[in-house]
Amino acid sequence: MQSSAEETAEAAQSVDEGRRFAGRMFLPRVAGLALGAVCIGGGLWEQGASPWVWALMLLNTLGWPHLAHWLAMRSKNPYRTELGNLTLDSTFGGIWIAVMHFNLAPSVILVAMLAMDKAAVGGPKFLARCLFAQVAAATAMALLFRIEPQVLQSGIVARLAAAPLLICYPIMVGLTAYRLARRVRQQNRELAALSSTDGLTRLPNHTAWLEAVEREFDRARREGHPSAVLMLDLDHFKAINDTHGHPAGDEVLRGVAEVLREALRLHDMPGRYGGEEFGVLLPGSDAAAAEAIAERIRKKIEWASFAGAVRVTASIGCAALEPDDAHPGAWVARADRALYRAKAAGRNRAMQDLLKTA
Ligand code: GH3
Ligand code: MG
Ligand code: MG
Repeated sequence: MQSSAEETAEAAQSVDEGRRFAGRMFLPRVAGLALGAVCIGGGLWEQGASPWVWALMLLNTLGWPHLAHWLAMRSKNPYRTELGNLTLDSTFGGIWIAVMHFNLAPSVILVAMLAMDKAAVGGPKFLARCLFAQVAAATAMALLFRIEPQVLQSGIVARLAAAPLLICYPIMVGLTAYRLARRVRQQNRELAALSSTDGLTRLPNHTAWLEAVEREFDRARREGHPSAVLMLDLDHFKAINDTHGHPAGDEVLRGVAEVLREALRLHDMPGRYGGEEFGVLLPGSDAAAAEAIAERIRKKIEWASFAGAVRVTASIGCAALEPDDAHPGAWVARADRALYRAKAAGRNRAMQDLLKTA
């Protein structure tokens, strides 16, 4: 069950989204209907339409976009109102096709252009609904006013007047689709970055760090260069939370992440393994180099103060990649074993995996 506060928030969000949707439709409708006025004007010219028909057409094509926008913006459900407006666009199109006596060139182009934007905005079902409304409106008008179809009488005026709509409107719809696709690509990139970053420390998260270890495992094997991983766990961190509070604990975690970023070379990769545990991937480092880096990190953490004056130490396990490591998990597990040896030996120290020191 949703609480009424949640429902209200959701409704407010969908009203906002609906308004944005209606806002996006406004300029294309203004421009599309202005081009439509020229297109329909060609048909009316060839029919010798009366001034009041011209006046109605201009009212529809130049006035309706503003009324449609106003209706959507003040609606309780702007999205649904805007879909109704779009259906009305097609309905009006149907009416003008009948008024032009189904004059082939402008009629076909009106049908095509009105169908293209409906398909782009609402998909096949919405397109079918709008086409139905259009055919129904054209048929009703023809029957009501006994309009004789004169399909094959498109003269040069009607054909020329339809050209601007035919040329410009697809370009407008195409550019809108391009902008949308570009925004989706950008958002996908941002989502991918977010989903691989730890929110607290801004380091790569567990999954992203392990993926980097897997890639490095394959690369080091293929190219034969040395490589190492460190597993780092803060000592008695529970006591820090208990003494200084969890916000201070969070601050310490952020600070340690900063120490890691500063202490490492560009191609080294620290990550938050989970809780108060960090992993560090050291491409190109052999066992001795990894131990030296681990010792440097350990000292920097020991000497730093976090969240004011909170002091913390870290235990670190090092494992250089060995030919015996069957898979990346086995490599990380050796660093983990070394870490627990460092803990058992009294904490605040860096130790190699036993396999290596044996
Ligand atoms: P040891 O020296 O054996 O590692 O002791 P420890 O207290 O560090 O180890 P333990 O695993 O008992 O406690 C880890 C603590 O880390 C407990 C947990 O509340 C804390 N912790 C884990 N994630 C976070 C976090 O995101 N923020 C804060 N403030 N604390 C966290
Ligand atoms: Mg700990
Ligand atoms: Mg731990």
